[in-house]
Amino acid sequence: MFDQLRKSVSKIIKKVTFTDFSPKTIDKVCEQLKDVLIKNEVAVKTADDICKLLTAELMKTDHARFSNTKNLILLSLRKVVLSILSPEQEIDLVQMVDNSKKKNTPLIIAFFGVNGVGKTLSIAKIGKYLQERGYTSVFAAGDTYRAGSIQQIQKHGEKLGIRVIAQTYGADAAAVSYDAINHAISRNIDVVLIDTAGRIETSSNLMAELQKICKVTEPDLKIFVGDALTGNALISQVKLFNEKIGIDAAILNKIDADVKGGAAVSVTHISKKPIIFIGVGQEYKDLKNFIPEEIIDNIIPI
Ligand SMILES: Nc1nc2c(ncn2[C@@H]2O[C@H](COP(=O)(O)OP(=O)(O)OP(=O)(O)O)[C@@H](O)[C@H]2O)c(=O)[nH]1
Ligand SMILES: [Mg+2]
Repeated sequence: MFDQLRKSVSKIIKKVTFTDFSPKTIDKVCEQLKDVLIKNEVAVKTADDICKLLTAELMKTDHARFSNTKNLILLSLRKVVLSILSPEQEIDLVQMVDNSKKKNTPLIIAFFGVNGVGKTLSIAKIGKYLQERGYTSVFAAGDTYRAGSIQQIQKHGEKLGIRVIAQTYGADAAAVSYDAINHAISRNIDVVLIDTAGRIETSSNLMAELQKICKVTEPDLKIFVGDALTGNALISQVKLFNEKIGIDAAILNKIDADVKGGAAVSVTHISKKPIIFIGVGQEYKDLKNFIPEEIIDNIIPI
């Protein structure tokens, strides 16, 4: 995972030969690091902040205790990137479902993102994830736009034994979602997972449709779904969806493909929202919790 970013960062640290920690030498390392981060698709603002925090960290360290400069930079960088990857507030999905159950109401989760990022597959994966933990769910076929989308989610539902509430193509996605919520309430189902259509991010029609779904269904969780292969464009998508709809969390898919890794580093920093899962393949089991420490170990191993 994130081979390219890891190799580039490690190259810079290997090159460190100085033993003094003058602002000048720290600046030099930070400049090189910033270049490498940006080349590996870390957002410019995130790369900037990493370097600023690293400078501050190195300046305040008691250098007398360290004979190994490389090691000091490595440890400081790990600490800084960990703070960048850590959201202001964590989200525990299972805890959220439990809380809703106590209130006798289904947890409503809506998934958003541009086309092809893995929204529908993520819904199926989460349906299975919940099933394995003893929770029931229903899918709302809220993508009434793309040809084949309803059959696609129905197929997942059949495989998993999860009910799919659907209407026809062109139907009002908010109405379909509303039906699914009513179904969940009447059958005592724990979670409603709402699929939505993806179009290109500049489509104002799409944003209006998504805003309507949110207005009608009042989701407890609005999840932005992104494709790690998108690279830099992912950051503008996160910003746009956050601005137009207000996201609570993100899922980052296709981490199994050979991604540079920078985008994954930037998503939380830019949106201030946690990445709750990463998609690491096309099977239902290929869903992993996002653990910042694991990402750090991949990018900046000790
Ligand atoms: N390798 C890999 N492929 C994935 C992952 N997540 C989704 N895919 C694939 O990406 C393609 C698109 O997935 P969908 O779930 O249909 O994406 P979507 O966002 O619902 O797409 P639209 O409905 O067209 O907006 C499918 O071929 C998925 O199998 C992942 O984590 N890894
Ligand atoms: Mg879809």
